[in-house]
Amino acid sequence: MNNDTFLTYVQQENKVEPKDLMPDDYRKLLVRQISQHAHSEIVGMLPEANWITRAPSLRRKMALLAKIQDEAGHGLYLYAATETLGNGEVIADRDSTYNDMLAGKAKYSSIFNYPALSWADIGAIGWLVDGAAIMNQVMLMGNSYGPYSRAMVRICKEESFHQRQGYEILMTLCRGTKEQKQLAQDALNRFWWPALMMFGPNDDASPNSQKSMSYRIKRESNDSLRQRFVDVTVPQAEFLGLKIPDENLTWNEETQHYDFGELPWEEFMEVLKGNGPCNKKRLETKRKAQQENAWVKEAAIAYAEKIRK
Ligand code: BYC
Repeated sequence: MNNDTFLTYVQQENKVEPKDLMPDDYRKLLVRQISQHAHSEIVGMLPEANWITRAPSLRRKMALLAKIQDEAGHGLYLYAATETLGNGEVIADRDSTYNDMLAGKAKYSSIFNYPALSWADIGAIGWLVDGAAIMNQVMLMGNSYGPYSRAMVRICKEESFHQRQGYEILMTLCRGTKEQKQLAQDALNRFWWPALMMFGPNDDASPNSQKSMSYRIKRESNDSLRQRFVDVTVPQAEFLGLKIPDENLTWNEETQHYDFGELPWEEFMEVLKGNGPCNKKRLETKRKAQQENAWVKEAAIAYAEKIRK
């Protein structure tokens, strides 16, 4: 298909489906983004799983377990959506994309290379990390690739529950003792900047954005989503009585947006290079799980073959 015809097709808000003709670079951009998104969901389960046995009540434990299970489900839809893009030349099957992540060749969100040090961090992850994820993903519901956009509809509904459970954890801590409120403030201090980094580099340093936006894979730029996230999150922090750790944060009457400080981009680049606080640990955990649980996959394949005969 002629590239201009394809661009017109997607820019008129038509959906592309798995067997449709599509340009190679469109297919590759999608495999990259959807598989990275799937890896983020699967690696994102780890910091939270660390707190299942230490959740402060049965109710909190159940909600956390349900959230983590949702994330496994999101990974599943997204790996399945990625697989629909394989065409012999572009490899998109689950084992290959997953092994690329284990080998450090494919990225997952930088945020999951930070540890969850206290119970308040579980609240901050829900509020800020899922909050940032929703901000980004609501626009992805309108992306041009049918299987990805449909997966995003369900994922967004679940993410909004995740965001609320996180905020509710922090609200409880903030209404508790001085020490509990301090735990919440410490969690905000540690997660604020990493959450803003989830939106990716500034627009002028984002090599994929332009093409991705013209193909209607991304619908809004990294900076505009980050700005919207700051604008909705600052009043939520004020409601909790917490202080955002940014001395440059001020309301700008003229733009009707918050101005905020420069992100720690050097730290972002280090995390992307594999040098964040938990990069090595996260990949080791996933590699170990793959080895130790290989028998489950072998048994499932053997059973599927047995019932096919
Ligand atoms: N972390 O050209 P750019 C969740 C990379 S999980 C790591 O702007 P793009 C949850 C980028 O990949 C939700 N890498 O890229 C789960 C590119 O590298 P490559 C995760 C990042 O793709 C469990 C390079 O930097 N959400 O909700 O146009 C518990 C240049 O960037 C990051 C998604 O994955 C980063 N933060 O835009 C709780 C959403 N940022 O590939 C919650 C889907 C950038 O060229 N993804 N890079 O080597 C996207 O929307 C886009 O991929 C991004 C980046 C906005 C993240």
